Amino acid sequence: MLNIVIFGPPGSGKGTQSENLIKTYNLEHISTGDLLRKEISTNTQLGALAKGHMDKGELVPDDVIIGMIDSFLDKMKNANGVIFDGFPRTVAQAEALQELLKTYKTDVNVTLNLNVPDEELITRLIERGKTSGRSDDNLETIKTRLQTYNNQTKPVLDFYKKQGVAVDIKGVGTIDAIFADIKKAVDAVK
Ligand code: B4P
Repeated sequence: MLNIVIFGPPGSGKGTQSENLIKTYNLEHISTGDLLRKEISTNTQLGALAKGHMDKGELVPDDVIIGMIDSFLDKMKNANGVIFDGFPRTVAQAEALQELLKTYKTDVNVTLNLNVPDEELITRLIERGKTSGRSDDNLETIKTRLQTYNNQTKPVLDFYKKQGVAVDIKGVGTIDAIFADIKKAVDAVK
């Protein structure tokens, strides 16, 4: 299996570049953000819990997210590989993913770390907020999301650096130019 973690701060282009990865490689895709928003839009109990955290710019509790990944992987036994988009966001999630993948005798092959300066992230997310209808794309929540990223998510990068699978990608420029760098990194581990 070819397993790719697409990593970076909010608004760095994880969702955007995942679309390119899906088109280019025959891989399954899981976006924890999209799954949570689906739970919210269908008014489930999990959605109500998630909304409380997401609207404040906080992470949804690890046990909820890990449960979602566990049931997703259970359906992926015959997949060529998986793109993990927006997951893992804590070291506990990264450790849980490693354990889950072990049961399928596989691991993360590459972690693509999208680097984008904070000012650009804020501009992108405010812009997206004008049309996305997302309740977390407003300045106050965006600032908290960036703090949450620095405090809880950035350490995940060290986890993957220690394993030698993290690759830095310049996340500023045209979507195509960024994807060209991503493709090089993925082709190198394929
Ligand atoms: P996510 O849905 O994962 O979203 P994101 O980090 O905001 O966005 P992403 O990086 O995918 O940006 P995009 O490509 O859309 O998370 C939302 C919330 O869900 C989290 O805050 C958290 O509460 C919760 N959550 C999700 N996963 C979780 C987990 N594992 N654990 C706990 N909680 C979790 O790009 C943004 C914008 O930039 C778009 O408008 C795009 O068009 C634009 N853009 C992209 N690339 C560009 C480029 N090169 N140049 C200019 N603009 C660009």
